[in-house]
Amino acid sequence: MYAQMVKSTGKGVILREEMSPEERAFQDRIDAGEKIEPKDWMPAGYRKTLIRQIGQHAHSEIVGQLPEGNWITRAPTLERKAILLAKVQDEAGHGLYLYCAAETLGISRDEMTEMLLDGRMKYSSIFNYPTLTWADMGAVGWLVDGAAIMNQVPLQRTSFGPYARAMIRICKEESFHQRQGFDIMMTMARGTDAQRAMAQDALNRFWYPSLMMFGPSDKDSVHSAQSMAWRIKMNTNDELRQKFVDQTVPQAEYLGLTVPDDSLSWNEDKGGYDFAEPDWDEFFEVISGNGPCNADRLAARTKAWDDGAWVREGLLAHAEKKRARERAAQ
Ligand code: BYC
Repeated sequence: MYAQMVKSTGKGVILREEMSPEERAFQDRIDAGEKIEPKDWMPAGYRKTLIRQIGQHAHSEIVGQLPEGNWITRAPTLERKAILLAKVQDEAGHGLYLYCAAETLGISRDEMTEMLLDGRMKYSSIFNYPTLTWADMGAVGWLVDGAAIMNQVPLQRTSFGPYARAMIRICKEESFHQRQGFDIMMTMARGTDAQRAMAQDALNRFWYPSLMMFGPSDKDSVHSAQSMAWRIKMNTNDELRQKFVDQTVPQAEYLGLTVPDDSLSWNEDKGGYDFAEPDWDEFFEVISGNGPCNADRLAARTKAWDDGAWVREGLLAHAEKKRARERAAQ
């Protein structure tokens, strides 16, 4: 079904005069702030954009378990281990809500997984960076979940009902994740010189990759204009990146850590910080599959998919047997 959805969107917005009567009526519903539900009529491009974004989001939650899962067995205390374990399990739950939301649009989870594994679907760039020390668990929670919340709180008001509702629960859990990350950073920043140095090093390595999470700058964003017209996205990439920097810099100051950006300065006129852009060449390399951990992440997902084949086959065989029994009883 997904392969047959042809009307692509890119850069520009579909103009009202170009719309069919159904498309115009649909846009009126969006403009009036109505929620679109799975059985409602929707333009093929709207469906396609949602499948791309929700699917990518779901994959990000699942792949996002890997960098943190790496540290569960090496957490410094039993309490930290229990918290990290709960956080990683939450991410699995987020992935499941999101796959379910995407499935209401007519694509199966199996199809989405196959598209991830053969490179037709993406997952967030951030998870292609390694987690080298325990302080990275702090930086991931504080910065990565912090960036995720900045992006996802507005998505609670997105136009597609199942996506908006999934976001409400996800955002509650992400807030706890962000707090636990900040708590790790605080403990380390107030610890020994070596611990403070580890916290600073984690901030140095995760700062720019976190800024990249919001997507390319607005001038290079392909989908923003149409996605915002459809209220699939509520803000531009640059708007959210600016809000993230404005929120996070005072937190870094509170921790006594230094944001690795010499050009960072408060701009009174705009009421926000001026800051250095991430290296966009690096970003495009990472999302093209050439980041530090892309191969490892995909290998882990491929292995999980292959190892789970017998479970999927068993469930399908069971369902088929049940249907045959029901048919025989009729
Ligand atoms: N990484 O036109 P643009 C989490 C792609 S998980 C990879 O601006 P759009 C968490 C983009 O797909 C966080 N690719 O795109 C989990 C497009 O390529 P395609 C995940 C990216 O969609 C576990 C091209 O670049 N959150 O929080 O309008 C532990 C042009 O970009 C990225 C979500 O997914 C990227 N960072 O805007 C802890 C939120 N950025 O598809 C935490 C929902 C851009 O045409 N998603 N690309 O081949 C969104 O809000 C939007 O999809 C984005 C991008 C803002 C990410």
